[in-house]
Amino acid sequence: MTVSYFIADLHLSDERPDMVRAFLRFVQEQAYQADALYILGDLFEVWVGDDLRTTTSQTVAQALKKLTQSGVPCYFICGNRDFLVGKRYCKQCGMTMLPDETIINLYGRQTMLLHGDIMCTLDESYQKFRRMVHRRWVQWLFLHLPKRARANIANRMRANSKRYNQSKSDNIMDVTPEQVTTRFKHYQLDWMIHGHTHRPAIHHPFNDNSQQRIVLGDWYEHSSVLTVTPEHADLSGAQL
Ligand code: LP5
Ligand code: MN
Repeated sequence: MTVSYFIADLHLSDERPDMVRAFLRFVQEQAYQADALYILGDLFEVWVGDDLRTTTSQTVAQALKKLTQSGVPCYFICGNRDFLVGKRYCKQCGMTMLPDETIINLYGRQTMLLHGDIMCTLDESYQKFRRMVHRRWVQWLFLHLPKRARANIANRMRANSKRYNQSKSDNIMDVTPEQVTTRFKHYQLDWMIHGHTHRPAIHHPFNDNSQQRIVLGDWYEHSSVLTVTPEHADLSGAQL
């Protein structure tokens, strides 16, 4: 079957076994028929190092390993929660890590794939935070802390994030339109696919049907999957 699937913002964790099950069902019932599966960030609620294994991380790795071994390639772009997913875990899953902003030829369409957080430039405090935690030496230091300390720091960051987010407007939390149009022009994109904002929609940034920005939904309430074939893009739930 000529189809590719795109998912993001699943936020899987041991606290949400229902969503882990939904992901496993999606893999078993749909992904095996695909040309490729693309995971565009925030597969996990939080990730503090490949050495910190959880029931969820191991279950997901097993499912993806089986899928990739069957011949379906799986690609991963990190999100703002799981940017510390490393080579070791990708290998365990058999998935390929892609750069933060990746351009692919999707059945003839020049398509940029990204998590999306990098385009939320009005959120200045977040961008400052992002630059800091993406520094190699900061990550190196963090990953050399004991597991318990890493988990505690991540919990504190999550709590702070929730607090900060309450006072941010919708406008600040969304992508900046110029960030989108600049990329479309610079890379001569037909499509852009991203997640992060949890506002699933298909936008036409130039009022032209051939150019589309497709925003994936999250998996908090139900699963959100983008199905792309040479003819169509369908943004709906997984067929569960
Ligand atoms: O995640 P979500 O949806 O709640 O909000 C995001 C932004 N928040 C984050 C933080 C994450 O939730 C927590 C990540 C845990 C990662 C675990 C690994 C830790 C490793 C650290 C070291 C390598 O991404 C939120 C955005 C929102 O999306 C919408 O886009 O607004 O941004 C924030 O809440 C950030 C605050 O606005 C700013 C915090 C000030 C920090 C100042 C710099 C300090 C740097 C410290 C470095 C150790
Ligand atoms: Mn995100």
